[in-house]
Formats: sequence, C-alpha cells, structure tokens
Amino acid sequence: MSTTKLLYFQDAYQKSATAKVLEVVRDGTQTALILDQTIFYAQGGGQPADWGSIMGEKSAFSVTHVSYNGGAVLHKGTLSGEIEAGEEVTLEINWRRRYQHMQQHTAGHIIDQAVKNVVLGAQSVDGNHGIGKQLFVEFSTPLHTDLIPQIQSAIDHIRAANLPITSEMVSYEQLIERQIKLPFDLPQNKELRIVQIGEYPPMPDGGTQLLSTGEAWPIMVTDIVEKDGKWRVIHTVAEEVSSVAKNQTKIEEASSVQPSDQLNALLQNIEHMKAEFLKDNAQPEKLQSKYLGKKGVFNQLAQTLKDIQPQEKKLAGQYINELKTSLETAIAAAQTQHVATQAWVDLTVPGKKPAVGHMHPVSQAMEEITHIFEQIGFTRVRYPEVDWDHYVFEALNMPPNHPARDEWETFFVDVPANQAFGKVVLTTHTSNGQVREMERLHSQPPMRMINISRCYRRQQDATHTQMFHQFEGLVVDKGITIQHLKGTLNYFAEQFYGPGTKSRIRPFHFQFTEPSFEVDFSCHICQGTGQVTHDGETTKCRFCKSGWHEVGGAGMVHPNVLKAGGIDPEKYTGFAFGWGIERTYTLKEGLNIDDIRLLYSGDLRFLEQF
Ligand code: FA5
Repeated sequence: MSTTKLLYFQDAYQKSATAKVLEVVRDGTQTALILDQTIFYAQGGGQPADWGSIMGEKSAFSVTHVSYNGGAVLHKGTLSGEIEAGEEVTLEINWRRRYQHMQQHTAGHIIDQAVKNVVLGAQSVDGNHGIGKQLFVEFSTPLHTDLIPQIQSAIDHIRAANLPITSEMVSYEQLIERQIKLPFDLPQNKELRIVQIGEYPPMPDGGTQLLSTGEAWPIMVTDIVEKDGKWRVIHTVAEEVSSVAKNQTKIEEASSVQPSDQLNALLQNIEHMKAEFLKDNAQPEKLQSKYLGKKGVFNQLAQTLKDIQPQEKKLAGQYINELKTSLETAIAAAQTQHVATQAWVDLTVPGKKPAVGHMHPVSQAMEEITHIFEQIGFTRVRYPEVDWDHYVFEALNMPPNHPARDEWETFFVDVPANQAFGKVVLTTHTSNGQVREMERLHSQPPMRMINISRCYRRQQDATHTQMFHQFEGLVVDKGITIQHLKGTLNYFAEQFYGPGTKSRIRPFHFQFTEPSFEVDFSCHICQGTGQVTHDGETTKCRFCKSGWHEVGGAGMVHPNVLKAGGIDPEKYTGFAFGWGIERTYTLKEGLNIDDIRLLYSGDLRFLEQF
C-alpha cells in the first residue's frame, strides 16, 4: 500500500499545499484519495479529522473525513468531476476548524501537565480534544473536585508562562539514550512522535499543537467526574476570553496589560522549577528540604519577588503562593505514595517486644515478706500513713512531751488537733498499727498481723530517706514469750536471706515494748563471723564489719499498750517487731546497694537490674 507523508507534523500551521494523487479508491458513491503528502489531519489521538478541499485540474473534492490506514492517509468525501492517479492537486484545509482542534489538543496537554503539577505521579490515560461533545483528559489516578481550583491555577500558570511547545520524532533507542520515560509502553520498532511543553517531561503525541502555551485560548476546568474507575477532567476551551473567563480575573488582568519581562521571567522560572521537581526522584523528605526548606529552591525563587514592578507585585505574589501550595500538595502526595509503595512490611521479621515494666524492688520485697509471714498464719493489714498522734505515739506509751518522741523526727500535718486523738502526723513507724489492730479485732486475741506501710521522717542520708517503708509484726495471745519472737525472727531470716542465716537480739529501749531489742541478721558474706579469708589471708568483712546487720527493733508488747488496745495484760502477752523494708531488702545477697536513695532515684538503668 502507498504511504503518505504527513506535512502537518512538520508544520501544523500549513493551511495549503500541493500533492500528487497516488490512488483513487472508489467504494459505491464514496471516493477516497491517497496522496503522496498531506496537510489534512487524519483523525486520531482524540483530535478530529480536518475538513477542506482538494482541487484537481478537472475536479473538486470536498474532504469530510480523513483516516489513517497502515501508512496511507485516506481523504474521504465527495468528488465532482474527474480525478486520476498521478495528477497534481492543490490542498486547502478548513483552517478555522483545524485551529480550534489545535487549541483543544494543546489544552489537553496543558491540563495533563497541570494535573501532574498538582497531584504528583498522576497518570493520564486518554483524552478527547473535539471528537466527542465533551472535552476531557482522563486519568487513572483518583482526582476530586476539590482539586479544581489548584488545577485551574496550574493551567493558568502554564499559559501565562508562555512555554514553547516542541515536538520531534525519536526512535526507541533515542528515548533510552536521553533517559526519557514515557508513561506507557510503546512499540519499539518504529519512530515515535513526542511533544514537550517547556522543560516538562515529553509525552507521546500524534496531534497538531500550538507553538507555545501563551497562544492557548483560555481553558476552564468545569468538573471532575469518575467513570469506570477513571477520573475525567472536563473542560472548555474558548476563543473569547470574556465569554468563558468571568472568574479568571487573573488571566484578564494579565492579558489586559502586557506583562513585564521580569514577570515573564518569574513565570518561566516557576514552570522550570515545577518541571525540575517532577523529574526529581528523591525521597519525600529530601524533596521537602530541597524545595521547601529554609535555603530551598522555593525560597530562592521567592527572593526574586523584589525585582518585580510594584503594579505586578500582587499578581506575582499570587503565583508564588500558588507554587508553594502545589509543591506542598505534591510532596504530601509523594509521601502518601511512598508509604503505600516503599514502606513495605516484612511480615517475617521477628516482632519487637514492647518494653514491659516490672515491679519496683521495694514492691517485690513487700510481696515476698507478706508471703513469708502468711505461711505462719500472719494476716497482712494496712493502716493509715497519715494518722493521729494517739496511735503513732500516745497509745504506744509515749504521752505528749515524752522525750522518747524526739527519736522520731516527725512531720506534722498543719490541721487542727483533735481533742481525743491529738495532732495529725505522717506516721513515723508502722507501730501505729498495733493498737489499731487490737481495736479492729475488738481486743480479742489471738492476733497475728503484718502491717506494711509507708513511713515518713525528717531524715536524709545514704541509709535514710524521708519516705520509707516498714513492716510491723504483732502477735498477741495467751502465753506468748520471747522464744516465740526468736523463733519468728529465725524463720524469717532463713526464708528471706537463705538457709543458715541467723538472727540476734540485743537489749534496747522502746517505750512500747518491754523488754526491747535491736534485731540483727547474720551477714551472708562472712556468715556472722565478721571475717573473710581470701587466698589464705583473713581480713575484716567489708560488708558488715561485725558479722551482723541491724534491721530494726522488736520486743514484748508493753502492758500499757495492751491496755490501750483494751487487752488485759494479765491474761495476754505479745511480741512486736518493726523493720525497714529498704534496709532489710538491700542486705540481700548479691545486691550490695550501699545508698538506699538509689531506690527512689527513678533511674531505670538502676531499677531495671532488679
Ligand atoms: C521503730 O521504728 C520501731 N517502731 C520498731 C519497733 C517495732 C520496735 C515494734 C519494737 C517493736 P526504728 O526507729 O529503729 O524503729 O526503725 C526501725 C527500722 O526502720 C530501722 O532499723 C531502719 O531499718 C528503718 N528506718 C528508720 N528510719 C528510716 C529512714 N529514715 N529511712 C529508711 N529506713 C528507716
């Protein structure tokens, strides 16, 4: 079959030409002419065919449709007169119709680019530039009517920037060589026509295009509709500015006066930047800093605003702001896309264990102590840590002004005293639970309590904190003796510190016990000897210095205390002990905590060890 040279690809503005008739194809009343070259556009790529006339020596051929068939262009229409192959003919196209189609086709490319400027990575798949009733560019990327103002503004920019529109024929190899990426696969065995707006990435194109975007008539996006999972940007293209661009005040403003060279330069720089941005494959964070960072490309461009003439400053400012919005939108879209496509999840990677806390060492000790005493019939109780003077001191055989009270450096609560119970204090020891327990049990022994609570004293050094914990044991029954106390101490020592640990009691004085003792446990390092032997050399145990550690006080409940609790001391006897939890705990083997304040430092590096 014959082939026709497409003159409209060389010069889309050629309105007339001469050509040689290669074939006259007749089909009933229809005639089709195949010429060696043509200026008639063969319908395709969304652009309608040209109309016009082909004049022979003895004929006039009115062209009403033009199509492409394997290299040959078929000019179809009505023939009057005689025409023969080999004859020279004169061609003339209906220029008004063609120019309208060029406007519409270029508008399609401008819209395509504008949408890509607003929605990074948007993919166009089709377009109608005049064949159907409605002009549209179709995208496979989801779009929304909310984007219309931004797209419209991007279109106006491209038009106002008056970017050159160039086209060329390239081979597949050239595409690869020039690193031109086209949005879809194209045949590799024939030349391809590409069209490029300014420096934006080229697009494949088979239509006739304007020479610059400044020549484009006003384009107005009227709607975005979804159809079969694709999104159509519907628009109008109209020659008369006034009839379509009522809302395009910017365009009117810009077109009413000739823009200055500075404004033109700014617009071209804006489009240049967008083109660069679209070619940029950097990660979204990099895009953010490169384009919108403090020293980024956008800020550099915004600096040039100062060169713009005062009457154009407002318009230029709007262009700059719109550029910023479109960059922000595009970077946000890139971010979303990056998360969806790049930030993939490897389901086979072992999971990260969330950090799980554990109980504070003092809480762990409280649980352990409770458990040990529950084994021998003690009941865990809790009494107030803010209590009346009566329970903390007076009922414990320490009347007001008794000098023994000075041993407890007490915090008093600044509230009026109660006539019967006295002042309110932060309890200095868990012994306040003794009489309370007797009252709870209606003064009816037997009683075996373990009272654990916070205590407060005005003390602060390596072995004392202002807030600390004590546990108080109390046993009242008939026939309770020091032997029972000693047995209980030994039991606890073995349970808490390990087999072989012994207890020792030394005479002491407490107002609420008689006799009173200080309680020591044997040192687990030197087993109560106070000496350690290393490589045959015997030295003093550095941990205890004496073989024993003091943990607190104990004694037989004073008859006055039993009386304060309504118990007859003639019938019943009891023992009590009270030790600091921090102290008791830090003496455990392997802990070696020489400053109990560390327990309340809140330092996880320390606490995580326990
Ligand atoms: C008392 O508090 C008596 N109530 C103990 C008692 C109970 C004796 C029952 C007889 C019968 P003392 O003031 O010694 O005792 O304190 C007992 C223990 O509490 C101390 O050996 C120490 O281990 C701990 N302790 C006292 N003050 C502090 C403090 N500021 N910081 C940390 N631990 C403390």
